[in-house]
Amino acid sequence: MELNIKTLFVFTLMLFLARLGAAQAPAGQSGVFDVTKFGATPNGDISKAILDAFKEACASTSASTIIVPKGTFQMKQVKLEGPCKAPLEFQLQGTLQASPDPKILPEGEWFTVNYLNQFTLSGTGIFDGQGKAAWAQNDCAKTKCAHLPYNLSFNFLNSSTIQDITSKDSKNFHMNVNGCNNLTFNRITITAPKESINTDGIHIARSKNVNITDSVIGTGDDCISVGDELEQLHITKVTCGPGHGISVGSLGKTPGEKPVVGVYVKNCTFINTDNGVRVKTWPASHQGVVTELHYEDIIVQNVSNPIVIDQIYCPYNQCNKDLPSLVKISKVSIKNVKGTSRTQDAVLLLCSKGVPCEGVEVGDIDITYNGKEGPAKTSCENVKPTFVGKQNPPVCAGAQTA
Ligand SMILES: *[C@@H]1O[C@H](CO)[C@@H](O)[C@H](O)[C@H]1NC(C)=O
Ligand SMILES: *[C@@H]1O[C@H](CO)[C@@H](O)[C@H](O)[C@H]1NC(C)=O
Ligand SMILES: *[C@@H]1O[C@H](CO)[C@@H](O)[C@H](O)[C@H]1NC(C)=O
Ligand SMILES: *[C@@H]1O[C@H](CO)[C@@H](O)[C@H](O)[C@H]1NC(C)=O
Ligand SMILES: *[C@@H]1O[C@H](CO)[C@@H](O)[C@H](O)[C@H]1NC(C)=O
Ligand SMILES: CC(=O)N[C@H]1CO[C@H](CO)[C@@H](O)[C@@H]1O
Repeated sequence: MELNIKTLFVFTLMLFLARLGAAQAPAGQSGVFDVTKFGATPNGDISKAILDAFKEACASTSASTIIVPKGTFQMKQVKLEGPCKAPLEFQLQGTLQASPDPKILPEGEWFTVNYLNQFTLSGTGIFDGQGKAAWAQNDCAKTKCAHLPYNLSFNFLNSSTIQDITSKDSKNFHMNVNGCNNLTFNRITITAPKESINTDGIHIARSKNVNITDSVIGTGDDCISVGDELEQLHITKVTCGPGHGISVGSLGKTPGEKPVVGVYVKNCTFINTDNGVRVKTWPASHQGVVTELHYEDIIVQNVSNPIVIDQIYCPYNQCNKDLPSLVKISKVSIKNVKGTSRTQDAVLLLCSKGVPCEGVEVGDIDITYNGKEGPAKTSCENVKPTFVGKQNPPVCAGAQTA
């Protein structure tokens, strides 16, 4: 760095502002709200203590921190709702346990945070959804999927951060993100067994500028799933597995869905997952737009279908596969994907016959399969990718063209 007058000036100004900030902060511990001071005890329900602490913290005109200290606490249901007067941090050091009974929250979420600006969820604590009993009841193949509570729900947050926490065994989606702008997930851990139904790690929709970095997600459904009306999602250095991969969609099922624009998956690793990166849209669908998807520097280990565009996504055969999806997919790049596939189908680009994929670029691919049926292969429909670098297996060789 060149140390000139200008940088010196900026530096001095920053020092001055930092001191000014420190001088205005309240003295001592006044910004810290420990829930045990609000009547939380390890064996009782901690919900009211959290809400009481939040009420005071939210009214504070300077930054405040709510602390749940080490230890295990029961929590029935909590909703933190802003707006608040100043930045607020919720620091979880201990474990919060949900009631194992799935009927305890017939509607709604377990832990919800709404309408906050500069909110931070931090700490190395655990949200334990105790979902085992609920998963057993959720047989989506036989009946409709049950409406079980999400684990953590973040709605209408601006400039906020979720970091270091663990979410374990949610009854349904672990984390749901809706209506947020400028939200970062850093170093989080999500775990649930491979058998748990519909326990998506993080589901994000109707949001802008969301980043997920340095995190580990293992679950029974998608590690990360993306719903409609989403702009600029960066997923970097995430390890996914077990689970169904990182998915855009499923889309097209409901009318009026807004575009998904800008999903970047970089330096991610998939281990023993059903899919790696995937886009899924329903056949016989409503219109939609998915554009600017960029997948780069991806490692797959023992992944059933490492790269998937599936525009005839129809689980449990609940749809008419003869009518095309009307979700338009364009500007997709898939570069530097390496590793091993658990089935022969390493690359599936099955685009819609109604609205073929456009602007698909495939870069270096090196995915191997060691089964007696033969080497890894690819299937392509209604897509004409451009190629850079080398592809193993050869992508769309002899493909049917649109
Ligand atoms: C978040 O930002 C939006 C758009 O700028 C604004 O309308 C909204 O009031 C903000 N929400 C909070 C809780 O600050
Ligand atoms: C995004 O959020 C971070 C963390 O709160 C904040 O530092 C940054 O200024 C925000 N950026 C914008 C563009 O709002
Ligand atoms: C998310 O990551 C991208 C790319 O690294 C960066 O440009 C953007 O500012 C980040 N956004 C937030 C909200 O941190
Ligand atoms: C991302 O992956 C590429 C290729 O494996 C590697 O060269 C690069 O250092 C990685 N970047 C980060 C930030 O981990
Ligand atoms: C590959 O994945 C399957 C399914 O998750 C698992 O049963 C198998 O043990 C894995 N193989 C290896 C070598 O990890
Ligand atoms: C936020 C959320 O949905 N958490 C779930 C985490 O798991 C507990 C148990 O399901 C559920 O009650 C919570 O709803």
